[in-house]
Amino acid sequence: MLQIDRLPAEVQRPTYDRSKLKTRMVHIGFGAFHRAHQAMCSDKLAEEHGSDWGYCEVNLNSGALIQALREQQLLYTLTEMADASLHTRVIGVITEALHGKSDGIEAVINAMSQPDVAIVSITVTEKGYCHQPASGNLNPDHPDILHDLQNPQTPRSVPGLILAAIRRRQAQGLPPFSVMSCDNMPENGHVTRNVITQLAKRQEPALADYIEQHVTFPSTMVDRIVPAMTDAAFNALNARLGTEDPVAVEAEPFFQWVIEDNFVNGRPAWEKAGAELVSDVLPYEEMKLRMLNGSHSFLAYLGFLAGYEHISDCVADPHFRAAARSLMIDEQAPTLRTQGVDLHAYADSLIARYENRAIKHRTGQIATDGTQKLPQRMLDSLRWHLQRDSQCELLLLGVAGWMRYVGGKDEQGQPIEIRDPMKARLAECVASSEEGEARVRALLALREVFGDDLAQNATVVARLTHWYQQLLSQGARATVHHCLNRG
Ligand code: NAI
Ligand code: CS2
Repeated sequence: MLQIDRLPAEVQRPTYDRSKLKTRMVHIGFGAFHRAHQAMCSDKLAEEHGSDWGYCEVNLNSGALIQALREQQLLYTLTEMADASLHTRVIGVITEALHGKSDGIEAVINAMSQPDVAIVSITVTEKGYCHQPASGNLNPDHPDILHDLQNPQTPRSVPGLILAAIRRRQAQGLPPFSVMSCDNMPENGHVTRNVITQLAKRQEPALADYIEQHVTFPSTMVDRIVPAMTDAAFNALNARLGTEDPVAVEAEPFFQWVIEDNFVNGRPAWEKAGAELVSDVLPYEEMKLRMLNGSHSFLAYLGFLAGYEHISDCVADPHFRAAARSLMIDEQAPTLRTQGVDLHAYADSLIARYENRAIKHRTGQIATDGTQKLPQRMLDSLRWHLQRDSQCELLLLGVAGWMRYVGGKDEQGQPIEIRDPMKARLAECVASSEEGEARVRALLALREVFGDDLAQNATVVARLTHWYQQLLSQGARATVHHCLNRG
C-alpha cells in the first residue's frame, strides 16, 4: 500500500485541498493510460489553478486496482521516465472509485446520475465499444449487447451502461452529461455516439432522439506512451520510492491531448494544463493514428517475430528504424489532411520517443487486439493508396506481419499467445487454411476488419501473399530489409 510519508522528499505531492474537489466527472476504464494522461492533466489543473473537477473512477471487469486505490486514500504515483531523469508525482484528483462487479452496476449508474456529474470519459480499449471496427457501427451480435438489450437496467457493456445513466438522468430531469472517448480510434466521439444511439434505437427510440438532440460526444486525440507495468517495473519503482504502490504507473514525459470543444454541461479548463481545445480533431487523430500507431503496430508485429521484446529494441535495428520512418513519411503522411504541421519533424520526434530505453514498451503488448486496430492504423491508408495506384509496400508488409503473427507460432516454432476479442474467429481461419495465399484469403474474409473490398482486390491478395511468403521463408528481419529496398 502506498504510504505517502515514506516517499522521498523530491516526489511532488498535491498541495491543493482535496476535500474541495467535487465528483464532476465519472471515468470508465481506470487503466494505465487514464492514470498517466487525463487524471494527470486534471490533477495539474487542480494543483496550479484550483480546479474542483474530481473523478469517480470506474472499472467494470477487474476490481483489484479499484480495491488497491481505495486502500490508499484514492492516491497513486505517476513517474515520468526519460533516459536521463525520472520525475514522480502523486495524483490526488480522485474522489471516489467503484468496481462494477463488486459494488454492483446500480452503484455505478447512480454515481453517473448525480447532479454534479457533467462529463463521462472513457478509456476501455477499442474492444470496449462493442462496435464493428471496419464500419464503426454497433455489433448487434456482441454477447454483452445481446445481454443489455434484454436487461437495460443492469447493463454489462460500456454503451449499455452509459445509456442506462442517460435514461436515468432524463427521467430525473437532470441535465445531460458529455461523453468523451479517449481511446485510439478515429472520430472516437462519433463511434461512441453511434454505438450508444444505435443501442438506444433498439431499446427505446425516443431515448435515441433525446440523445441526438441533447448529448454531446466530443472527439479527442490522445497521446502518451504508457506501457503496462511489469513485476520488474514495480520492483524497481518500489525500491526507489521506499513504499509499495500497486496503482503506480510509468509514462514517457511527452503528453498531448487535443479535444473537440463540444461539451454540453461545462468542462475543466484543461487548456491551462497543456491540452488543446479545437473545433475539429479529425486531422490530429488521423495524423497520430496513422503515423504513430500505424508504425507502432508495424514494429510490434514484425519486431515480435524478429525477436525484439521492446519498441526501443526495434528502433535500435537500423533497418527497422528506417522502415518505421519510411512508413510514416512515404506511406502514411501523404494520406493526411493535416495542415501546418511539419510531418518530417513529427516523424523524427516519434522515432526519438521510441528510442527512450527507460520506457519498456513490449511489442507483445502493442500486438494485442489487432482486429480492432488495423482498420484505423493501416487499412484506411492502404485504401487511399489503392485508389491512386501508389506505392504502399510497407503497409502491406505490416498487414502480412499481423497475418503471420496471428498464425500463433513464432519464427522458432514457439506458440504466441494471441489476445484479441476475435481470437476464436482467428483460430478458425488459421485452422482451416494452409500457410500462404489460402491463409491471406481466409483472414481477408473477416469483413468486420477488412470490409468487403480488400478481399476482392487482386493486387492486395498478391502483395500480401508475397510478403507473407517472404516472412515464412526468410524471417522478419530479412523481410523488413528487403521491403525497404522494395524487394
Ligand atoms: P489497460 O489494460 O491498462 O486498461 C484498459 C482498461 O479498459 C481497464 O480499465 C479495463 O477494465 C477496461 N476495459 C477493457 N475492456 C473492456 C470492456 N470490454 N468493457 C469495459 N472496460 C474494458 O490499458 P491502457 O494502457 O489504459 O490503454 C487503454 C486504452 O487507452 C488503449 O486501448 C488506447 O485506446 C488508449 N491509449 C493508450 C495509450 C497507452 O500508451 N497505453 C496511449 C493512448 C491511448
Ligand atoms: C499503442 C498505443 O498499445 C498500442 O497499441 O500503439 O497505445 C500507443 O502507446 C499510444 O497510442 C501512444 O499515445
